Amino acid sequence: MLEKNVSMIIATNNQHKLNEIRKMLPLSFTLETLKEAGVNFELPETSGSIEGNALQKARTVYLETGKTTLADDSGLLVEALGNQPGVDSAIYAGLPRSDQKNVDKLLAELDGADNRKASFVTVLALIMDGQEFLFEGRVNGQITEGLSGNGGFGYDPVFMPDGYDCTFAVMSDDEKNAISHRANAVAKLKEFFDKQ
Ligand code: ITT
Repeated sequence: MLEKNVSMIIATNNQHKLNEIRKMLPLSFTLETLKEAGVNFELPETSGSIEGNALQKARTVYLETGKTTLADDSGLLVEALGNQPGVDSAIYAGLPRSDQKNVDKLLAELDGADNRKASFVTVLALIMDGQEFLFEGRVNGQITEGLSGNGGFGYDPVFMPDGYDCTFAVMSDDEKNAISHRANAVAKLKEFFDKQ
């Protein structure tokens, strides 16, 4: 892509997401964290949908700062569970949030299930000059029967993308970042900036 000089706030409190997005964007993009932008409060996520929450987080930060803002809302959709945990992925096993408890609950819910199909979805919401844009990325796969791997975060140790025989947590960062839901959404974001 062309070396666009884009400056934006990444509206996330999740360090893993931030690291992944940083690696996916060209160095000509200047990314500011919420802390650096002086946004020190919890961002509301009450819309009930992944897309709605991405917009809600981006709008909150844009209203506060007036600066170009990118928010990421993501979730794991498990077919046999009626697409749960979905928008509730971060708090699937309740509060306080715990990746370990979420994964344990998911494996317990799917105990003995034949249908282990799942998709990761990311919606990126960009607000720039008062205009809103959405970019969705998805990756399909299966929930494994046990945990494997130490990389990644969240549900990565139990998610095996289609066409691979290991979980995201076994892959290197670069391997995950080449095919993930977030990578697909960021690719659309990059295309958008290419056309600007
Ligand atoms: P922000 O809202 O501050 O961005 P968050 O962690 O609360 O961070 P979400 O509301 O989007 O993020 O919650 C999504 C949850 O889904 C998150 O807690 C992870 O456990 C999980 N998740 C998202 N992306 C993931 C990925 O790439 N690999 C594994 N799990 C992921």
